[in-house]
Amino acid sequence: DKVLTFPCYRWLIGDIKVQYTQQHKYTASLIRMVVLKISMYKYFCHNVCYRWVTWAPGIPRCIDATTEADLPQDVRFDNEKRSDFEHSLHYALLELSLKKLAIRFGKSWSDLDDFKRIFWKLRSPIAEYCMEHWKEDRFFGYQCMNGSNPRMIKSCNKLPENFPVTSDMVQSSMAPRTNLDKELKAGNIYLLDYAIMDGIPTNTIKSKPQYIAAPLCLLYQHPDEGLIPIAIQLEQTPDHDTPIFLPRDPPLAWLLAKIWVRHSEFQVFQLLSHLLRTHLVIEVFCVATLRQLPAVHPIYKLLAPHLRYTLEINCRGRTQLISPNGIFKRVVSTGGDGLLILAQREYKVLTYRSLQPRNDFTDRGVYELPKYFYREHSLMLWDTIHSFVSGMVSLYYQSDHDVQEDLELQAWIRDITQEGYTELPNFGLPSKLNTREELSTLVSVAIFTSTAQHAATNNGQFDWCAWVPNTPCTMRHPPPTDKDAVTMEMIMATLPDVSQSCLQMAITWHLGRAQPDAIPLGQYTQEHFTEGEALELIERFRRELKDIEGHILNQNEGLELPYLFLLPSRIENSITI
Ligand code: OYP
Repeated sequence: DKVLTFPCYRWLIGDIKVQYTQQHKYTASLIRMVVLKISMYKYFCHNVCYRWVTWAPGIPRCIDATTEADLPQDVRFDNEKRSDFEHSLHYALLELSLKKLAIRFGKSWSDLDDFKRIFWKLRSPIAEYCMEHWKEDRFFGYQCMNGSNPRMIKSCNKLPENFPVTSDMVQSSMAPRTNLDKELKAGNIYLLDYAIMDGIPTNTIKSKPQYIAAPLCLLYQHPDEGLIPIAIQLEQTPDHDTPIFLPRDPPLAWLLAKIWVRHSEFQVFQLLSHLLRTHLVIEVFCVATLRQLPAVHPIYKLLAPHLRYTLEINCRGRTQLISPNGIFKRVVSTGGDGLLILAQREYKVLTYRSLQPRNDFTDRGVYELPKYFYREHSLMLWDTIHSFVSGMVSLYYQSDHDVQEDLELQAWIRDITQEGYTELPNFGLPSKLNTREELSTLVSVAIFTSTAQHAATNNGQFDWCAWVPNTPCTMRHPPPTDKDAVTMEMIMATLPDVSQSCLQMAITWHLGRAQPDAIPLGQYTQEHFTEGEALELIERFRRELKDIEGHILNQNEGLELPYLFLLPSRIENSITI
């Protein structure tokens, strides 16, 4: 009788029945089971333990905890993880401070080769490749598709009005017998537009102002060379002080223009693609799930493995990374007020649709881009995850009606949309779940974002950022206004200084390296599900991931640059770093 008073009794009884018939022969164990389940239910479902808080307005709400020490033990790092997290960064910083000292007392910071003196060799083949090839236009184009921010590039059928590139300007970049107009019509022109950076307040570091630009960059899918940049304007409003930089300009001017684009890339990639669109988006699912779903609920069981450690890493991020004296304030151009304003701008236009990879690629018009491995692998993973989730959902919900009638589930979605993603009228996720398909898609979004999408943005950060000129965290001089006046001195005075560069290398290494107690996608250390049919679905899911693994490895054979960020065995089951 007691059991029946819980709204989740359906799941509870089902669960116990299976475990009883399968594993337990004696009534005593059945009773122990019930007591255990009820206490778990009470504990986990208590929305007293897990409360919402507004850390800052205009971004997703998060867990009410000032530091990670306030979190319930169940969601804290294990010892191994904690000590590794705390020691690895200290170790990295110590090693780099020695290099820094050597440079302070030695030669000045005057040539791009000086970055080699702090560069960590042998830690990543991609970072070394980057050091050798970062000036090449083809490599710049490659990174738009398979680099740290693979979701910025859009197709361009018509030039934006504020970017007056003429056919003459770019003719020398074109293949024979074609021109800009024809290529725009043919769908071979693409755009990176960092309008969101326009007017973001800049940081001041050790009383020196830092600088930000809001570039536009036009790219061309060249039949022989692949995707290459063909024109760059560093601000949103054309002006005689805002020239359009071209590949045929003096080489240092073109190089500095590309560096400015890459600097915007650092900000957008870390704060928007990585922090906001994975860490903070998923934290809403963590809080709502812990508050609203009992541990015996099938959706709890499905999601729990994908929420491990996320609350703690986000708490640490809020206290050490983006806090008023955090790492951003110390070395990044958007540190201080800028980062929040940037995140708020993106949050305002964030849509549920854009979190679903197939829709995202459609909306950006990027299905025709060849060698866009991020797109190919994302779609394979999405389909596998979605079919797994749909299978599970159909197992526990016989009809759409069952979904509508599940009060816990409805409380959960309401918590997500009304308490988590507040102030988002155009997000596009309704507060009520009506069908099994809606439920499957939502759970798939949560799983895809916390696994594949996080891996795609997080795991390459050392690879792409260790060679600091390729993705600088700050700029110490304003954008160039005169193409003929760009010198190496100016480039070195603009790029991050020695200590900023060291910190960029240390932190991106710390966050990008494989984690000690990582659990890969599809592996479950806790046996949440016990029913035979559910176990079969899990087995099928694993087999499909294995096929994807094989496919990706095959595809990578012989590639000059491997793309392995979405290799299932390297994707973690949750956001833990
Ligand atoms: C938490 O001991 C996190 O100081 C990273 O945050 C680093 C610390 C704490 C500092 C540890 C310490 C993880 C969650 C997150 C996120 C996404 C954004 C990552 C941005 C990385 C920026 C690198 C900056 C380089 C200069």
